[in-house]
Amino acid sequence: MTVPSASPVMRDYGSVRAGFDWRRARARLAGLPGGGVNMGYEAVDRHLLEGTGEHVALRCVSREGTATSLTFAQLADRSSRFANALGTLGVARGETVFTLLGRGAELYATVLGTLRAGRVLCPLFTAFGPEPVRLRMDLGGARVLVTTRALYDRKVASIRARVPRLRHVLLVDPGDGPLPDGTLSLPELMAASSPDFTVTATDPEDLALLHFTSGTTGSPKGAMHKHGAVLAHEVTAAYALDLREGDVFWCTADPGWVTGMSYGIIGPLTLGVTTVVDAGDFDPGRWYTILAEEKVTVWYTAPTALRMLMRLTPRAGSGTPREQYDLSALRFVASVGEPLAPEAVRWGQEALGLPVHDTWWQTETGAIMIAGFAADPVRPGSMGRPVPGVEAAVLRCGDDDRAAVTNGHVRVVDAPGVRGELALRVGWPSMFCGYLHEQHRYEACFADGWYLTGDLVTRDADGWYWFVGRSDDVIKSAGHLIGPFEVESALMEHPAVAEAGVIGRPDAVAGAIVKAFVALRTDYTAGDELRRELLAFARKRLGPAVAPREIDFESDLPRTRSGKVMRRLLRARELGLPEGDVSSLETTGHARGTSGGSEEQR
Ligand code: 6R9
Repeated sequence: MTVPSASPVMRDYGSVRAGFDWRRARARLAGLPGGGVNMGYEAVDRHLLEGTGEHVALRCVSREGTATSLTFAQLADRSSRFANALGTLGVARGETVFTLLGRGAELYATVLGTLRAGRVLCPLFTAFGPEPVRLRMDLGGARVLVTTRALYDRKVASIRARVPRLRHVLLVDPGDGPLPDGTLSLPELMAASSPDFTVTATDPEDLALLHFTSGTTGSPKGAMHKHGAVLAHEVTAAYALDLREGDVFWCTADPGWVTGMSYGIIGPLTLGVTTVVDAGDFDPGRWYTILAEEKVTVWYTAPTALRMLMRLTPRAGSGTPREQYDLSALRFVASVGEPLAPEAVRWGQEALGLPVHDTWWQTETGAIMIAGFAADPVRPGSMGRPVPGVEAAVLRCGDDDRAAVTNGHVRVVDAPGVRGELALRVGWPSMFCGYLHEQHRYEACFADGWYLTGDLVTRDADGWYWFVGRSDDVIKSAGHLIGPFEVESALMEHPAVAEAGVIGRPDAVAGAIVKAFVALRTDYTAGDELRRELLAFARKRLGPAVAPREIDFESDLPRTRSGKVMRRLLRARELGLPEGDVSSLETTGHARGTSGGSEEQR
């Protein structure tokens, strides 16, 4: 095994940044033999050509804790079989394959087979209930779903008839006995397929991935990404996660979200490093054991996970993780998804022997945009600086906490310490190329050559960025984005609910939990029994990841004159904060049952 070199991939931020150019960086990719770029080819095939096919690509840790290795050559074999199976099933180029899968070798064969075949991959979160699964498959025009038997029975069978375009459901664990109606056995299909496959000639502009994310209003948004994004995955995995040959990398993100794709699969495989794939759930002992036994060198995790570890394990004295486990291989720890408190950075230093480096990005950006790099001393509480090739800015905001756009122009704030909207200059390769079927919503994200992120930040005199908050009502709970509108809509399906407003209530571990305020129809009475019923009703539809944890009954919800629930005010009242500008608040009576919409945002 190659031992990773001791110094960071990027030794000097200033000089790398000054000399960086995406066009020249393109030489880092292998590229398809006949021209073009394919994400799956970069992640798998290039290693076979470079003679490292026998290198371990995946270390799959089962729920029981046993680990098995899969080489790049084996990954090529399996994903080729999957790609050929798609051809046999008549799935056309550009059609979409959905996954509803936890972490395991089948997920990698499916994702990489789909990408190598030039089909589009859309991952779903296994903690979604039937309704979010149905909605996303329907919006995304799912042709194929790959899932497990248990997940099919629990979340798909009941909604299948309402996803008319879905033609094939492939079960990774068909088990014994007859298969559920309308499903196929993936192992059988794979066994019957050839392991020889020539990667489809895709262009950097061809669609590769679809990731659903949540907005304030309306349906979830399908952020589309192109094959050419792989260049940003590769570059950022090297510069921001400090990954290099010989590393053993562990990304704890769920594969249903963008981090699990960009850094759980594509980035590290492209660099040829070994990736740990843990099928189990969060458990401190299990996690420290994996870090030690797999000799993980680079660890990418999330603030919620760190907070859970901080609560459960001593940070100093005897019994600290670094005393109990051999963490000597660990070299770099990074986090993403939520603000990383200085406390967590310090905990890392004491308990693991390494500070935690923050990284900032979004589903829409496709890859890490801002990071605290390995060569720089950590500034606890800061997200870091823009990665080479990315130009960031703070834009002056209007009263609505969004960048003020006057005659198509924005104002960049140069002075340090001023709060404004974080914007990124258009032009990095993993920028999303659209919201599926929603061109207007896509266009509203841009002004004056900038992509407007919707996050509020400040920048210090040295160019380091500091997170302030989101400018919209979207909730980040345990690192996952939840759209309040999706939750409100589900609650309003219940006959007792006249109106619902949903907010994120701050929580010490999850960052925020979903809290709903509900106004009842006249013939229903508020009480614990109805509250329990509504909680169960929402949980059954939405699943544990999205459903509200708390419900309060209100006789009246604050509404704007146009009849939208003012979530901002619900949040201010819940937290005992000043109510701010309430000039648009409706003061006389209320227009019940007119719409399920809430305070409008971009
Ligand atoms: C990768 C991912 C994006 C939103 C983003 C911001 C929040 C992400 C953060 C952070 C503070 C960080 N966010 N990283 N907030 N510090 N380092 O999480 O994508 O699920 O689309 O969420 O998450 O609000 O706008 P996504």
